[in-house]
Amino acid sequence: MSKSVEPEKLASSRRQILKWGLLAGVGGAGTLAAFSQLEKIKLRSSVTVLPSTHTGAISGQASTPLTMLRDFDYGTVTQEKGRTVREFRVEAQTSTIKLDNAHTFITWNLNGRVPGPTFRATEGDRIRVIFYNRAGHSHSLHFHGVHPAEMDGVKPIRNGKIMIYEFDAEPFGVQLYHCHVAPVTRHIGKGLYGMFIIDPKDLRPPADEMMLIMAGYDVNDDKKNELYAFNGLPHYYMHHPIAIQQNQLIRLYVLNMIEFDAAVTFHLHANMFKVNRAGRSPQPSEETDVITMGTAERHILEFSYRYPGKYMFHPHQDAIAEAGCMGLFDVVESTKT
Ligand SMILES: [Cu+2]
Repeated sequence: MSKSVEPEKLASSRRQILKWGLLAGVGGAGTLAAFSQLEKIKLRSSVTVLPSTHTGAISGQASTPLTMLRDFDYGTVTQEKGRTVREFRVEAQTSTIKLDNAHTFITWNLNGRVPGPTFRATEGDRIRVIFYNRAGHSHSLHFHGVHPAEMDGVKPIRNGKIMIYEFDAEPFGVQLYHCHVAPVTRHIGKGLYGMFIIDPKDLRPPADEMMLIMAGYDVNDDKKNELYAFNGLPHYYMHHPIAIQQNQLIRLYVLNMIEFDAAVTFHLHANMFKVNRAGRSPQPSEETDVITMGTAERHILEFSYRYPGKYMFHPHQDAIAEAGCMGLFDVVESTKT
C-alpha cells in the first residue's frame, strides 16, 4: 500500500511538461515562467536518494525508522464524480517493542508501526480513512486540518469496530493525526500518532524529502518521559546515520509529538535551515539553526550541506537529546559535476 513514487503524479508531470513545452514556444514573458516550471520537473527526477545502513527487521515494529523516513503513503487512488479520492486502510494494533537494552514497551499503534503511516495527498483530494480498531481499548483518529465536526475524530471507537473518516484535504501544509481518547497523553505516548502531508497543487521544488517525528516514552507511568526518539526508536539514527548527498536540497517535514514536556527545540549542526511554518507557504520565510516547537507543532525545514561528514540533529534540551532524541546526517561527497 505504501509507495514512495506516485505513478499518477508522474503521469501528470508529463502532461505538464507537454503543456509547458507548448507555452515555451509562444515566447514573451510567459516563456521564463514556463522554463522554470520545466526545470522544476527535470530536477525532480535528478534528486539523488542515497541508501543508508540498514539492520533489517525490528521486533515489534513493522517498519524501521530508516524505511519510514521516506515512506509516503499516497493511499489507493480512485476517481469519484470527477474527484480524486484517496483511501487509506489502517488498523489499530498492540505490539511490544524493545526501546533499548533496559526497556521493552507495549505500543498502541497503526499498522504495526510507531509513528503510524505518513499519509500524503494533494490539496483538494477527498480523503477516506477506514479505521479498524483491533488494539483492545477504545481509540480514535483525530486529524488536524479543516473538516466538519462529525469527522473530528474525538468520539471513541470501541475495540472491534470500524469508523470511516472522510473529508477534503485542506489546507495544504503539514498536518498530523492522533488518537483523541482520554487521557490523550497516554494514547499519544503509547504510539497512536502520525503525519499527514497535504501538497500544494503547484508542487514544491524538487528535494530529498523526509519525515521526522519527535516523541517521548513514559516507560514507568509517572507522567514524565524517560526516553525520547525520532521516528519511534531511541538513538536509532545515531547508530544508523541518514545518508544524504552534498549540496542537495533536503526537505524535512518535522513534527513534535512529545507529551509532558511543554516544548522542545530542533537544532541542526554546522548549518542553517529555512523554516516554512506548518508548511503553509509555498516558500520558506525565515532562516535559523534552532527552532522551538510546542506539542503538535510542525514545520518544513529546508537546507543543504556544503561539506561532507557527519552532523548531528537534536532538540537543544540536551537531556532530551541524550535520552534518545538525537540523530546524524552523513553527508556524502557529490560526484556530480
Ligand atoms: Cu487511543
